[in-house]
Amino acid sequence: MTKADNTPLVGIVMGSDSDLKVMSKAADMLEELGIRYETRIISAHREPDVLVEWAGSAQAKGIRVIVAGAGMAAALPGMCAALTVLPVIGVPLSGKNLDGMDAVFSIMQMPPGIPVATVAIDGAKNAALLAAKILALSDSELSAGLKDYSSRQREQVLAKDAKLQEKGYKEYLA
Ligand code: RP5
Repeated sequence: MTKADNTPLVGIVMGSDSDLKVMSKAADMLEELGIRYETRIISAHREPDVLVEWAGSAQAKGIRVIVAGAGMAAALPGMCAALTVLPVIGVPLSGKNLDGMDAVFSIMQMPPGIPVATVAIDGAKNAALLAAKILALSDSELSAGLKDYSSRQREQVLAKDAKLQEKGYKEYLA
């Protein structure tokens, strides 16, 4: 990564501001890893012209991975993938009615030729980590940062297990 450059490398896009609370987890993760990003609210259904402009120009702007979150009919990730050759990671968001199963099927069931990598329902953090892993293929500093992140996770689980052994489950949960 060129530190002097302020160009976002990841484009986080979501269909509505009602998606922002979940999608902010992707931004948090990218910040933790020191990856530049931009966040946009663009609705594939309500303003397709804006999406065509944004996704169609993302690569030229320097964006290298798109993380797209949407709920319900969730056309956004698939439409991004149709509009750019950049890798697109889709985040199905749990809506009010079908617990996100509607968005999972919309995002996951892309036709052959237009792939979208789909993470878990509300899995914005993992979408950011997957974006980071894609970027790390050509960024050794970021690759080292991801290894550090994995080590920290390991230490956290080891500490939790040590606490459980020491306290027992009742005190652990108290
Ligand atoms: C989708 O419709 C959005 O991604 C959002 O998850 C859902 C509901 O949108 P709002 O009615 O809250 O704007 O396009």
